[in-house]
Amino acid sequence: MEYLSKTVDPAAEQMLVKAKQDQVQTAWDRYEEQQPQCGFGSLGICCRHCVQGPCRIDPFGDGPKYGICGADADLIVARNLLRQTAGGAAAHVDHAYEAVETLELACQDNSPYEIKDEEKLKRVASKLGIGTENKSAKEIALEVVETAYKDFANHSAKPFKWLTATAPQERVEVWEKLGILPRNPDREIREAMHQTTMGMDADPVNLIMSTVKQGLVDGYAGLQLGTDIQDIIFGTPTPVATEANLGVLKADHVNIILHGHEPMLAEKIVEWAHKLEGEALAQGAKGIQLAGVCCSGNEVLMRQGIPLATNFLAQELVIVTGAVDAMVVDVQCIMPSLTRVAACYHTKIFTTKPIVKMPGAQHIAFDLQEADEKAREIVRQAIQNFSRRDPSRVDIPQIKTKAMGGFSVEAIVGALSKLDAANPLKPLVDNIANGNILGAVGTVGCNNVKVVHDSFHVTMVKELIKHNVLVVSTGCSAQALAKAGLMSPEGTEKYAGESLKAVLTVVGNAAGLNRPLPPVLHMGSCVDNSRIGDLVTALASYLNVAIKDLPVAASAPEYQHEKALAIGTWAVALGLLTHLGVVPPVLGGKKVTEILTGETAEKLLGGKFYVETDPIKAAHGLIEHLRSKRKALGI
Ligand code: BF8
Ligand code: SF4
Repeated sequence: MEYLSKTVDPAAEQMLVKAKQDQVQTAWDRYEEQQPQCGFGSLGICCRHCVQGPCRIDPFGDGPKYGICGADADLIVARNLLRQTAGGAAAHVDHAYEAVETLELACQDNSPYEIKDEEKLKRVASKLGIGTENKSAKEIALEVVETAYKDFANHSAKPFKWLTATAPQERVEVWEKLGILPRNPDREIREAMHQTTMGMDADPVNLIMSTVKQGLVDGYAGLQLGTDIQDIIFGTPTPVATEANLGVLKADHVNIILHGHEPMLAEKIVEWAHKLEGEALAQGAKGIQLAGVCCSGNEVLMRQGIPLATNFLAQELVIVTGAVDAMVVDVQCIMPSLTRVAACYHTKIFTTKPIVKMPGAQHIAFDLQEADEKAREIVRQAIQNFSRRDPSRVDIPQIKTKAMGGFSVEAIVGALSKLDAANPLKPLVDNIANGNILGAVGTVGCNNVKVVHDSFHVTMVKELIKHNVLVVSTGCSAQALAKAGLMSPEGTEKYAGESLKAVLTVVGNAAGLNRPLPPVLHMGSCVDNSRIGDLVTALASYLNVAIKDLPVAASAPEYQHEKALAIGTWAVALGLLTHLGVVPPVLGGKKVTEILTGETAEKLLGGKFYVETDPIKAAHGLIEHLRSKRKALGI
């Protein structure tokens, strides 16, 4: 029972007991060791930007008001926030860049990658103004690649093309007036680093504007560019049935965990796991079971129906099952503790990227050109490792739920078009207008050890859907909700309010499911947040209103990563009220806090941050917001 305060996921709870027995240290143990956490850091008023520091400001006003250089609390908070947001944007832009390199490779002969979705390619090309007639897919793709590289190398004062080709004109004009249109993603990230060094910008408002600019870099050069390109290479997701939680692992199979973020590696492992099934049988296994953790898991769930093992905070606990023969990681959200946990069992950790190495892991450099050879080698080693497994140390919780994934905008529109082929968005809009659907909330982001694992996601979303709010979800939030049974037709029957249930049933039946759609639609990884952006952009354009006027909102209930700060900032820039369930490290700067959560942000951008650490109160805060937007629209 002691563990109930750590997680609401029964499988994770079971593995926490085993971790203790096996003397495995987890993030929760280390969190306790870190108490009390530094108050200055928590409030954002600690600065280490030069070596005269660290400097800190006394939040009670009795001690120092200024750092040694003269920086005050708001300045230190604003500088820290800009650096963190730039860190998040850098992660997504780096990911998107690799996707572009992969598409370029897919255009070559005998490439390990191909163009799976020519329709998406044409749609992306046409939004970028690239003609498609009488051109082969590879010719079009090369022009798309060239446009992307030009964006990364843009040396004009104009914004990069992916942004202007995707964002609503109304938004572009707002951002232009504020002077925050990003020119070139790499240059803006570099500039943010420069701007926050010692003796540079001393104006917190100017720093906040640069932070919003980083949100736009993240949204369009990271999320949108990455997702557009990945869909072209690997296919646009369509609805798919799968399962979620540690019970998807199999005691008699070779278990391989895909962890990280980029589908370039994960898709190849999926391919080679199929091809090498015979070798697994020869080793005495009944087959190969793949399962995902974090956003690599979301990517292959969305496109291949690969089941989900768990989400961010429980990543160590996957290994504690004793049944994992290999965990393959690429980039981001990979706990440095994994190799220490793996050392307690037979599990092999494979790192694959030049910027992600871990002492104790086996490094197999994943080179795009040699993607097949490298993926084959990893799967082979995993198969060989199966015989080293100690069955007496294996305990797989028999806990899993049914889940559906694959709800790209194209898939949602496809389902709705069964009701109205000419105007697919009309049935959705009509049901929002008549109040059957109160509005929509996108829940995104991570787990955070400061919050009982998954509890905020699950409690808040149950309250939202009970009040007929349609929920779409990505990232570790989607994984929490899948594990809680909220991504299945049964979830609709059990948890959705009556009018939402009726709509989901009609759409599910029309789409040929003969069941309701799930009450929470899985829209993918964190990079796939661009899909939520596409959806609200399409709704706004259909209704001919600005995004800020729609009865929609965003929420990151348990976020931890700098990427989540960047995504949240982009959502605010789009005009969305963006809820945070964990207090961001800004409270030490009164002015900064007021700007981000108050009227100033709303007046300038249409959106703002809303911090609420109680899930039920947060749900009702969001519901109130949807109601106020409905009222303003006269519906
Ligand atoms: O990009 S939600 S913990 S896994 S950062 Fe990481 Fe957060 Fe999970 Fe995916 Ni997103
Ligand atoms: Fe201190 Fe200023 Fe240096 Fe920051 S930049 S550590 S506030 S002297």
